[in-house]
Amino acid sequence: MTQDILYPLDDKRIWVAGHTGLVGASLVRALQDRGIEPLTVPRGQLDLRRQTETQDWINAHKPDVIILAAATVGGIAANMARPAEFIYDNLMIEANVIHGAYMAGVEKMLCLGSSCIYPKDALNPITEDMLLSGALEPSNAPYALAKIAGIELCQSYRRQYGCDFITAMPCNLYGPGDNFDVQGGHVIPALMRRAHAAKLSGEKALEVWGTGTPRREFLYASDLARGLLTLLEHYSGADPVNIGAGIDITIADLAAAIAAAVGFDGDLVFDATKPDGVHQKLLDSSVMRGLRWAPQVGLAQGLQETYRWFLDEYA
Ligand code: GFB
Repeated sequence: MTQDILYPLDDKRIWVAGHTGLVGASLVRALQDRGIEPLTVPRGQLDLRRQTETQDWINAHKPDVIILAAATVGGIAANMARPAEFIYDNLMIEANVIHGAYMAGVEKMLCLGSSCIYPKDALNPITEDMLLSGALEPSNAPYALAKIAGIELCQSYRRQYGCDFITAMPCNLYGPGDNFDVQGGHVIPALMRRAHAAKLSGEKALEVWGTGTPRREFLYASDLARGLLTLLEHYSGADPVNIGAGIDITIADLAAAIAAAVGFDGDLVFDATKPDGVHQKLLDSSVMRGLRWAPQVGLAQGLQETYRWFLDEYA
């Protein structure tokens, strides 16, 4: 690893797979800010779960670089309700895009994983070498296993064929463009939407799932996108690389921060019949920090900007 640019992105044909999602849309904006217009394709025109379609598209468009941000994702309830989709879709997408990239001679590829790949009892902050050192959190094991398979695919294609395929493991993410579905979404957009509805209807209490004691690390999507471009240009290696904000917060404190951002001043009521998930997920992001990347958007500011986007585009 080095501070020097190993692989400059300027003048490269870069395909952002999954460009409408939270991560993909942030990547498109980050690339455009650098004057790079990435390749994209709507989901209706290319189903990444279909191998022939995917291979044909890659062959026809000849990207130099692929950033695989396409995935079936969701919050804890979606993971528990739709385990088959979470494992099948993600395994197929990864296998098709990674193999397709190899067949087409793609120069560099970055695959996105998640901090839920690490064992549920991993020591925090979690270093990359804790992968596969213990049992997974059951609420999202199918998704986590698919993402672990993605890491293993990239490592195997690197080892056997010399492909420069790398993987990044972000912490919990949020930001404008997130999925605000109250059942299927992650905690920030789901709670923000419910806090907004509670404020409008003058409700006295906001229900928060679980005990409020789990700790999570939240990174704003634009900070992640900058980090991913840094990684593409500065890193080449088999090991996955963690990328997180560096601090975690309890769900109770997060709920209070969301209520403040939304302007909901009622009580928070914790529903312990809902699942907590893993107790703590805080990543050790020393490798990213060594590349001189650091997040720029703190949680209070990020929540305000996310709420502004929700009001303008969604509510
Ligand atoms: O965001 P979330 O679904 O992700 O939940 P995970 C985080 C915590 O917030 C859990 C609590 O302890 C939830 O019980 N929570 C409180 C809520 N209120 C709500 C709410 O209204 N909606 C939601 N969704 N949670 C997912 C994984 O786990 O995180 C995925 O299932 C992935 O595989 C993703 O890794 C980043 O951190 O628990």
